Amino acid sequence: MSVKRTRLIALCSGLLAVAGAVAVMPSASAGTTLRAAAAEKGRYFGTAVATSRLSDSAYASIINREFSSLVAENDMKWDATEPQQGRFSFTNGDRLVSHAQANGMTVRGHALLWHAQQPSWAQGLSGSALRSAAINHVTQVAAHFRGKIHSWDVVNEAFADGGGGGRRDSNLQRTGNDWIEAAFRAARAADPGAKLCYNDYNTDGVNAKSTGIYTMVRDFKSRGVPIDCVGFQSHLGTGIASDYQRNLQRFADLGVDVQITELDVAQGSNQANIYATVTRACIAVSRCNGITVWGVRDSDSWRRDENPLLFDSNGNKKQAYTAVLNELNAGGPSSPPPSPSPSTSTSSNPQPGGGCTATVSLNSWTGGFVATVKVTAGSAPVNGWTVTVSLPSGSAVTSAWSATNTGTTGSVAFRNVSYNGGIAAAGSTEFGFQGTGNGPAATPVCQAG
Ligand code: 9MR
Repeated sequence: MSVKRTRLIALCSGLLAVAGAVAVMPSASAGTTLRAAAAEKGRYFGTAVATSRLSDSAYASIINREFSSLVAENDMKWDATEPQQGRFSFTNGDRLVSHAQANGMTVRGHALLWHAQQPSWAQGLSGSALRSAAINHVTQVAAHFRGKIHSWDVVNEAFADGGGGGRRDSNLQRTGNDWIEAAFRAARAADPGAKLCYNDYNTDGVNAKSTGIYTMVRDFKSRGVPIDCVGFQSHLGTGIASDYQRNLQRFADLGVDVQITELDVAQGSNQANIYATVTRACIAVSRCNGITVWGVRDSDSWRRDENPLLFDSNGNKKQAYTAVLNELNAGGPSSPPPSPSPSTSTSSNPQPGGGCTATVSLNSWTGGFVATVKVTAGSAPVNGWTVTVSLPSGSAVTSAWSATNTGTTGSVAFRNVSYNGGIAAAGSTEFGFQGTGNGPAATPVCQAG
């Protein structure tokens, strides 16, 4: 046997030894990064990011190579985005969004309302003052990032630990049990295109807490409260509930998407297996959109003593990384059936008027609706437009964005605002409005000029 051939065999058996540490050999067409392998399964693979660390090139190069979704670990929380009441700060959040867009990634928004990381001015409020400040926060932040967020954690960690399955006490909870649904409605009005999620931890199997959340989601769906997804944080120790996948599936069966939102797993002999189990569960549940790990390298983690991530502190791939990659690649490419977008009904076939047309997409619940209207220019550019919508009797417009309305009931005219009056030939723009009662049944009329 030649020296060359001996070397080749040694190299191959070395590779097999590495591969043998995990269950499945990648197939020939396998994705070689987390984002490529997840994409072949119709999923995203994301990470939490500290925006300030993006200037660390080792950090940024792992992110850009491996991940297709980013979430701000802290930079979009209430204390970061509204440090003083009514004064908003979006610099870091905007930077994260730009980085994602420049690298073909989507963004998870985290988190509009949470009992923790509130600015001190909010901690000092209660009752109706807190409720309206909280809803204003949801509206302003979701509106700022409108169109740029794949999924928002609208409410984070509102359920108590322990056996009761009830809500956690907090200043927000003390404003009334309906604070969660009020937040979801406000988020839908401000960004009708984002999936709206409820997000929590210790929900990694069928237990009292996850069942409390399940009951809330079922109630929201039955009453038309706009909820689209549930986030399972999955901060895991050295074991995992045997019914992890079954729990995801029971939520999916309610008609919401599910997402693994903050995955990290304590280092130990089981770490790679637990990562593999979570990945397998997400791939097995067709409404599981994707997985986000809560940081890049062990040294970036909020649990850094436990080395819970996929890359070691030097940025090397760990065994857990290979386990995840192999699970993503197992079984070859496939994609889940597309889940319905948040908007549930569309009326089209617009009536032309002047040089533009308009179509309306409606998201309705009992007693209210959000309408998103797309205004499209004809074969010539449009300089200014008015869209007239007929509301059924008993319905009324309560707010509008990217347009100003004349009237609130019956025939309501929406005029462009300064930045969206000009539309190129065959181009389009969008505006929206929220109302009580039922949305418009008839198609809107668009008048250019
Ligand atoms: O990882 C975040 C850490 O940097 C912050 O100091 C901490 C503050 O509460 O929040 C951590 O992220 C949390 C997330 O926002 C919600 N779920 C639990 C996460 C870990 O605590």
